Amino acid sequence: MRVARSWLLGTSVAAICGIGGTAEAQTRRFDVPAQSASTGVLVFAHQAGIQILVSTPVAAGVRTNRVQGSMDVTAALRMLLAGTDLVPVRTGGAITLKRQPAISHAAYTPAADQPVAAPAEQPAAPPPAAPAEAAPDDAQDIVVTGIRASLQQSINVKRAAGNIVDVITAQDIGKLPDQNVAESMSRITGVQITRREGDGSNFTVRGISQNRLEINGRTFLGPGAGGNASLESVSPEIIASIVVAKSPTADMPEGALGATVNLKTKRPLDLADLVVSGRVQGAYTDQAKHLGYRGSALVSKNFSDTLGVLASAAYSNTHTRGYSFDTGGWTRTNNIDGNGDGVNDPGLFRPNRFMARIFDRQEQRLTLNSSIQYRPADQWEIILDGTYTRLKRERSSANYQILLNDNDMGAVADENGTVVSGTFNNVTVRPLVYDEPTEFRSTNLGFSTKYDGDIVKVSADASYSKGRGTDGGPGASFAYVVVPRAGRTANATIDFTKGNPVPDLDLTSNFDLNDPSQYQLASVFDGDNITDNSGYDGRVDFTILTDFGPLQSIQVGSRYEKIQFYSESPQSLPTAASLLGRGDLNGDGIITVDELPGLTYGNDQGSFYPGVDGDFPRDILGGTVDKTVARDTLGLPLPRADNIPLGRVSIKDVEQDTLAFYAKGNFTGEIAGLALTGNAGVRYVTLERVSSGYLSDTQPTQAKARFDYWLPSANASLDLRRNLTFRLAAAMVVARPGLNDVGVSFIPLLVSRTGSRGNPTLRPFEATQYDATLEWYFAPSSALTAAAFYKKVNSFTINVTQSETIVGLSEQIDPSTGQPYGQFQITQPTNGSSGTIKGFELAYQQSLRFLPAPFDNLGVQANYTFVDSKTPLIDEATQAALPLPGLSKNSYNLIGFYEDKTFMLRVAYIWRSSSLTGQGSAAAGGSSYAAARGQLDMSAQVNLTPNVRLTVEGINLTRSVERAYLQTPLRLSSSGREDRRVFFGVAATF
Ligand SMILES: [Ca+2]
Ligand SMILES: [Ca+2]
Repeated sequence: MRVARSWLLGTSVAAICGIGGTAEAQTRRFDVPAQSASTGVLVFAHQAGIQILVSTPVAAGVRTNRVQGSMDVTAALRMLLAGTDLVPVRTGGAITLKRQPAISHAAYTPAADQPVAAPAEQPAAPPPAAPAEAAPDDAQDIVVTGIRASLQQSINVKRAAGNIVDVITAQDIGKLPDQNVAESMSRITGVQITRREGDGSNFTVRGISQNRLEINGRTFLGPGAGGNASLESVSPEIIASIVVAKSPTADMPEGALGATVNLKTKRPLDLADLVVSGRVQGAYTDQAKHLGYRGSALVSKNFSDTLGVLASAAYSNTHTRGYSFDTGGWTRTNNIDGNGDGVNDPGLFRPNRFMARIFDRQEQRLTLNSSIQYRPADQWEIILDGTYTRLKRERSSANYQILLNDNDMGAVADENGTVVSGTFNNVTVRPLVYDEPTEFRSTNLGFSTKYDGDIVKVSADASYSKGRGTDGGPGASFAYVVVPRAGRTANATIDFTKGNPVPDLDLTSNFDLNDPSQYQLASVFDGDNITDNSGYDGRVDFTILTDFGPLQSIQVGSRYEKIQFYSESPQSLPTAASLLGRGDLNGDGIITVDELPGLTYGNDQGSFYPGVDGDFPRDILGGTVDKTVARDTLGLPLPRADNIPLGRVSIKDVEQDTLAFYAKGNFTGEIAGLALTGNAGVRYVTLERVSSGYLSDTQPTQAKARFDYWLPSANASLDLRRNLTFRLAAAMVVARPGLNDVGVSFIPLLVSRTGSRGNPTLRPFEATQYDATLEWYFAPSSALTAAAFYKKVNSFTINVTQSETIVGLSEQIDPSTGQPYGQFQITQPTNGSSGTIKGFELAYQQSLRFLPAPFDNLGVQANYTFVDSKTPLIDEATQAALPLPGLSKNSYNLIGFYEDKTFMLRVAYIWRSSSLTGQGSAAAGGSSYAAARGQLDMSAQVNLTPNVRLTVEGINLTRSVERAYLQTPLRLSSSGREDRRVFFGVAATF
């Protein structure tokens, strides 16, 4: 019964806790140094891929043997325990180590136990007997399945690692309600994610965005800006574990200031001989009021123990709706009277606009993954991996804008100079509709091979990646920019004082604002963001085993990587006047809305921001537009760098070559009778970068940069007590700036008169970091850990914003105002001076097995991170020091679960405090912040049969609002709310 249950837990967990004889008969490669039993057993269990339980008193004072080479798990276990008085005993679905003779311990009832291997004195013992079919209930205390097995597995990996890591494993990933791999990552201590349109899309570790993302230890290159992977398109179902390494070792590829995050995909020989699993779910989104679906399937087959083939696919088709409000920034002005004394007051801030947006999206995501694993000989392994992801998002949005001005009557300014209410006369009303699709595709191929000789181990790895995208949104693609026809005027009374996600707005006008025939074309906005990235890397690593005092082994290796990143962000803005020939059908000198091809107005989008308090227009004019029809009919050029004026200056074409060598020693020893393990090494990195682009449409340019670094690192781990480990780590690290920042490019945003410029001379971040952790594993599946970190950053990248006149652009007339564009606020990354990042993390997880039934099925996971930073960033408006952008000082995760034989419930809450998102100029309202936000997610599962279960998952259950502001919370810059998403269906594993 219990054995069957361990199989039903799923594909990924079969190897973790499915001790059905198969796992023990498998040949594995072992490299377990002699050490204290409390860590030796964990290292061994990790390498064996099985679950072994050993209680604290049993492990006390015992040292386990060195296990070296390829052999079956049973033989290896025998070697590990030879000469000790520890005996492996099978209890239900797990192996427990006991003293010989068995220690009497309430939780370790020996009655039902069967020895799985003879004591070390009898090496000729027969292989393990078949597992007990039914163990008595009192043995259940030590049979770890489901979430608990997963927590224990994560603990095992963390304890066995030579550096400071945090881990989440497949069973956990599968039981969390996550839509994509970024959301799974967010459950790990210190990892925070940013969301885009309701999906986790990017991440920081300990508040730091300069991290390295790997898939199976290789650079995870994708279609995003700078070559980033599109995490929102990667299904968690292909992942076996996520390992977040917070302190580096010399053999790890450089490039992380925060952490290296490795997504390990599932591999067949880690699973049972034949696994077939699948899932079908309905996907309900409550703002879109749409029922979509998602499904996944995995087949893994092993042919003997030498060849395994795995293939999986995940597909989803959903509709989502998002609401957002946006002021488009704030403007400092001297032309408004903010206290009613009839005299204008200098330095007040007024909102640029009131913009209401309703996004409707139809999304299809596909993730394909395959792996072939071949062991032609005991010591030799070959693996081929392939992953393909595609995200297609058809997005149309109603974008209702009221452009504000300095013509503000009855304005009230608060003590910060923020105009919090007033009546703006002669505002421009623009009911726009956008057609803005996004598509990301990426392919990652990998080959690796290992030969584990008795003295020398060799591994080689090569990979190729390609990612392409067209990202037209939000707001980056096609719209007809319409304005009221002559003689139509409107006034807007706006009030931010209630602190709602949308300010109160009262519009008065001499025309029907929701009548499309009252508007005419001012210009067309047609833009896109196109990426075409590719790269390959290769590495070779040698491990030489030694018996030279405490030095256990020496590792040396080399790695080469080439990345090519290309992006262009063309924007075409033809004016109405230039389109009269094709667009003015009746020859009256203007292009009215009914003359615009591909455009349909209507109120199909429904009410704006239902359920949010506030007195603002709910019934906004929306519609749809088809940009293909528009371009064809009006003869508009496709927005590509080569097709349109100023197109080429947006090109970022960066080629980056990195070559690295390293040497590292691994040691074990004792200090004052305490077991000490560790490693120390150095990595040499040389990086060459060529940034190509254009200064004007006809003037190509190129800039080269080269950097060399020596990066020493050391990790040490000391077992203070049997279940108490202290670790110290120190390293010099570099984090390359995002390739998106180092292109020769200039990208203007005409609407906001802002823009960005790349910097091809930007240097990597360099930092020296120190880490310490104290890890207490006080019970099975339970841990209490504390970590402290300090990073001295020698060269921050800072964004500098300055006012510029852009020749060829500033003098052009903005069709929405009739005035020249004038000055632009241009932001450029530059090398800054030094600073520090420091903080601590606390993590606690426990299975509440000591409680009376049924509460003993409860468990809790909680973690908290505090981060503080000192940077050279100065707020231009207040002259105060600013923290690192993206860093939330406080963040936490709280997960509670209940799991018994038939039912599982998991509730997860994530919260982070406010964070600086960008350094802004005082003239534009000051620096930008994201407000604190929490999100509640849950998942539940009912096991109908050992193979089939019902599943329900809910995301964003409280439908929490995301808010951003400038300088002070009342200077609201945006707010947004996404769907509550519910998935329900059936899953089966055979
Ligand atoms: Ca005044
Ligand atoms: Ca006309």
